[in-house]
Amino acid sequence: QKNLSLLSPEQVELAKMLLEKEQSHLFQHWSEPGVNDDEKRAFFDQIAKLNSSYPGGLVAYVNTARELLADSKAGKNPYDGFTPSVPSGEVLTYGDDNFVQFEEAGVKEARKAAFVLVAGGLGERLGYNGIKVALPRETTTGTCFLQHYIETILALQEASCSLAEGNCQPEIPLAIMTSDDTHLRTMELLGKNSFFGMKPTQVKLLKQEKVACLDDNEAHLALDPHNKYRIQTKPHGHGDVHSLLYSSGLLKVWHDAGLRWVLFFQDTNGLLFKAIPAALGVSAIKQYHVNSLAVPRKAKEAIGGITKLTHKDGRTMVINVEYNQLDPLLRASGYPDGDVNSETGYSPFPGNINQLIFEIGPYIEELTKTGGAIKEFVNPKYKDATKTAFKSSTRLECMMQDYPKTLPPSARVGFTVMDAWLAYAPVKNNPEDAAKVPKGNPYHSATSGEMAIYRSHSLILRKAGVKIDDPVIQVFNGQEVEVWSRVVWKPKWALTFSEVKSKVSGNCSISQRSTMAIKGRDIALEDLSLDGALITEAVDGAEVKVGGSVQNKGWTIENVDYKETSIPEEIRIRGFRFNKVEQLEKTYTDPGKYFLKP
Ligand code: GDU
Repeated sequence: QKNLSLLSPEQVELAKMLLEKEQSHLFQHWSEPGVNDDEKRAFFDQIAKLNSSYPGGLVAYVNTARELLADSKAGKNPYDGFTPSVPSGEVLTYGDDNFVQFEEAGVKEARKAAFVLVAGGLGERLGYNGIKVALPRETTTGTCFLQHYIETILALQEASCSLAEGNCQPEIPLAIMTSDDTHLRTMELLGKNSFFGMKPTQVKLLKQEKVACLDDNEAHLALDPHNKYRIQTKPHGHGDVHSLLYSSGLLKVWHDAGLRWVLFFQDTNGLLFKAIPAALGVSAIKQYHVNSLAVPRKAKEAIGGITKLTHKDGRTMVINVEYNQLDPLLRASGYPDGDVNSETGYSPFPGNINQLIFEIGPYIEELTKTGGAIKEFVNPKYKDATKTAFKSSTRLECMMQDYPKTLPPSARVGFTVMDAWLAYAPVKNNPEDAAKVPKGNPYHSATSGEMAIYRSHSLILRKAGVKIDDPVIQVFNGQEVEVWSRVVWKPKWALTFSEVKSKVSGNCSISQRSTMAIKGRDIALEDLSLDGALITEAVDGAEVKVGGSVQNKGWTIENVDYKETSIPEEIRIRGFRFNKVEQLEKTYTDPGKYFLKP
């Protein structure tokens, strides 16, 4: 009461709201007016921000928290009344006619797409000190994830526009969701690198705010242990992306500009864009309102399972069930062994890789109803079985893939399964944890993430007719991985299988110890026999034929230990580095026709 005179009328309203929501403990320790006044004003600035950045404000936050905490205390299962079964979706085989058709359709549609990268997570499990999108996707060229994503979107934009009749939307927008943990460093990375070739206006950063922590089952907001005039906050999860796209008005701008698709993707999947054209083609041809990309999933692998849930009352939905909930759900509903591999060696439930494609019309319609709020959950760590006190404060969380939970049954929700070698190679686990992953399950580490790029490129070239040696098995940072020829190419060289095939002819072969980097659009491989390292770079307009027998000492692979702190972190977390002994390296800086022959 005594401090009321410090506050503006809006702040008084906020104070009343807090008192009505039984949050008087927040003020109990407040000093006399005249002492800590700046802190008190800052407290209300923070309250105003927490209130405005949550759909429905703090009142809605506290109400939802009370409900969810009561359910959690009562041990209520969020899937009560639902029976899981294996859903049916589009299962694609790389390179067959069906796949090629979807890819063509997808490239055509791409000019009507907007991309959304969720990159607000710090990546605690990886333990890397920088932001994850700045990590090299592979160290043959050193291209970081963000650069690769942007270059691919630019290549798609060009490929798509070249197929368009008449007027073409010339710039595919990219929105990046950041958080206080990643925002400045993401801006810096873009700024230092001229947005990797995108127009600065083409990229929009949307910063997510953290949410208030909760001290107990009554949803009393938690004070920061280090500052009694601040509410403690924690990340709310990637589900924030929907309310941010809505409240920022960006979605409306895209919709008004005639765009048709929004594609969501995560910070470190270096293979993802290999799957995008075909998956977008599936969305367009099957007219899916929601299309989730999935890969065959090993039982207990730390990715959610796409599941069909049928309620007692007849409702059904196809939704991601997060990995920690899938096993108990299955056990409780007639699968006594829980989440186990079937005779195929994989779980019958496809693994959600959280690459989502939404049709923008139905999406904006739904968000207009919900304001972008999606189903949340709470995961308190209780002190004991009475479930009355928490070990540490908790908060509500949400996931972007839970969006379909509020959709009516008429919504067209589907999914597309592709091989993991093509579509999924995230970098999430630190070397120590990766080395403990059960044998046969993917490591999801910096080591496996990079090796997966080489495997994927090698397998694609094999399908296109290039003779590629089998891989050898090597151990880096305690992880056994297949080492294929180190083949990488720029997205503008080829986005689809048809494009790869059109750039390879005659008898080509690449030995296992080889490295090949293709950095240019019009580089064609013709009767090339490579045993060593070959780096070809060409500006647009330089048409280069690469052929003949290229043989040199090449680049060898050296083991490095992740504990070796004298080596840069982004290298040592891989467990290897390249020793560039000898290579054939050619750069074509002028347009023209060239033949690269040793
Ligand atoms: N992220 C945010 N804000 C947050 C939390 C995370 O933007 O508050 C971003 C991360 O930067 C990352 C993405 O969201 O790009 C996903 O975060 P994690 O990699 O930590 O996600 P998980 O491994 O916990 O799981 C998610 C899905 C799983 C599965 C998996 C696949 O929840 O179902 O699909 O990704 O990689």
